[in-house]
Amino acid sequence: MNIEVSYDDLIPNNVDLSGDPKLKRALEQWHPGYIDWWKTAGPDGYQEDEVYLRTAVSVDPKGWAKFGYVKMPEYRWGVLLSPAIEGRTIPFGEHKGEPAWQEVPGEYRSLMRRLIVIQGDTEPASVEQQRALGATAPSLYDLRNLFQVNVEEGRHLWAMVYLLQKYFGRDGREEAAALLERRSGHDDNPRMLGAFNEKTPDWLSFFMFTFFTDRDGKMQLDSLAQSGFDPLSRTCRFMLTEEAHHMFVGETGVGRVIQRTCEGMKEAGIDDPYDIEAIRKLGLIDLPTLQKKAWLHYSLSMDLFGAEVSTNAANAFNSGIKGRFQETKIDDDHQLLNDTYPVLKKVGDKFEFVDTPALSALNGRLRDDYSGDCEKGVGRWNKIIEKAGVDFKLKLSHSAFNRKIGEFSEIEATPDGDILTADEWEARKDEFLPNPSDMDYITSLMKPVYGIGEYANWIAAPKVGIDNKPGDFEYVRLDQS
Ligand code: BYC
Ligand code: FE
Ligand code: FE
Repeated sequence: MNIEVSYDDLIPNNVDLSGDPKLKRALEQWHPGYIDWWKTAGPDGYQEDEVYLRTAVSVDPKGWAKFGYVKMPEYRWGVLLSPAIEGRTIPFGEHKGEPAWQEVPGEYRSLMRRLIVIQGDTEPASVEQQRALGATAPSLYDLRNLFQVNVEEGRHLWAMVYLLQKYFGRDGREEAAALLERRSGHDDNPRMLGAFNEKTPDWLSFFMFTFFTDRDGKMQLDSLAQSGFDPLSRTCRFMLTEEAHHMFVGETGVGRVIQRTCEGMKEAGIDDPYDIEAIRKLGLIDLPTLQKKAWLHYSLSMDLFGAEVSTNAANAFNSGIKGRFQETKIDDDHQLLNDTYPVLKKVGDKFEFVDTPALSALNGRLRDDYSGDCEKGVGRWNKIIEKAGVDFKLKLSHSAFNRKIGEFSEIEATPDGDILTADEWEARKDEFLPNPSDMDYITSLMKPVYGIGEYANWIAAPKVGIDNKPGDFEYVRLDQS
């Protein structure tokens, strides 16, 4: 196992690919289909332009990436695993304390494969969802960040395909091929999970997606990084390093929109954040609309955790395949056979926490951890609003709001958690979720701003550049195509 990555092979790797000719051949056979997928389903245009991207050159947490201009199809997508931890044991479940597996135990093969396929499916899905955004970026800096996220989601697909092809034989190769065939939003062959078939039609959606939905990625990858199957654990640990940037793009993206709106309101002498007409006249995104967008993406992302109470989740934990968020830092027996966990449920006409066997409640618990993590980010957004002296506070929606999966899939509720009848929901949903006129307004703002160092009117410039570059840095060289 190397910290350094070998770039001599077609497929950069630190897994000694040249020592495993069969796997090398399988990956090399998959490679042209991947490039074809990238060119037809990945970023629309810009494929010949030089983009200032980071490429992983090592798995050392300090200094794993190098920056440079790259044409996207020439990006070195590779297979990178975090270093093995010597003597690592299975941290949870019925096999707790046994040596971590280096091969997939036969009895867990299909469960493990299913989770890896689902994880793998989300990665290309997000690239497909973001395909058209290059046409309307608010700056070259943002355009570069989009493409950075895209190439890394592409690499995350490689990460799962490596596991499938190395450890799951013929089934794995078939699943790897199918990952290139499904398409986000496709009628006949869609991506596997709900939120990954939604549209990401504009840049506010992109920032919300990378804040809320990539954060599901963080939670799920962390849980899979706990796995007793060591190659899965090491793969996910390295993916988490890249994931941090995606959430940074989302949090700072939304933060910059908020900042610009607050500044613009001040300049124009508008005190009332609900004076939507006046704020939109300035070409800014009003905070109430931004709030609705946040509720939409938060609720869609909550559905990605599956049902709060789930035997699939119990099985995955018990068998040592998927742990809890930061499993090894939790102070308990890591087996949960006699424990309970409070799950919010609708009891009569009220919401109540109901003690539920902890093993079955693991999706609910992970989702709660996710909400806590989102809450912190929202708090940082509110600081920007507060500092600007605007009287408005963003908040997360109630977990029963706009849900399609789990405990609350059959009921309707307001973002505050007041239960609504189906008719009341129909009559009021435009108050809570972006309505067609909100979306038309946001779409009307989406005009590319590709002058060096320039930014669209509706978003503030970032505080610092990528790789500490100055404000007038040319993040994408558009002159080639
Ligand atoms: N949509 O017991 P249940 C990321 C299905 S994001 C459609 O409730 P389970 C990224 C479920 O498959 C992280 N179907 O749930 C972010 C099952 O179907 P089958 C992605 C859904 O299995 C941004 C049935 O309902 N990684 O990386 O405990 C950009 C009952 O299942 C949905 C993972 O998700 C849904 N939302 O949990 C790029 C980790 N939810 O099998 C990338 C791997 C549930 O009965 N996946 N169903 O036909 C898992 O751990 C689990 O599969 C889930 C579901 C947490 C997703
Ligand atoms: Fe990813
Ligand atoms: Fe991501």
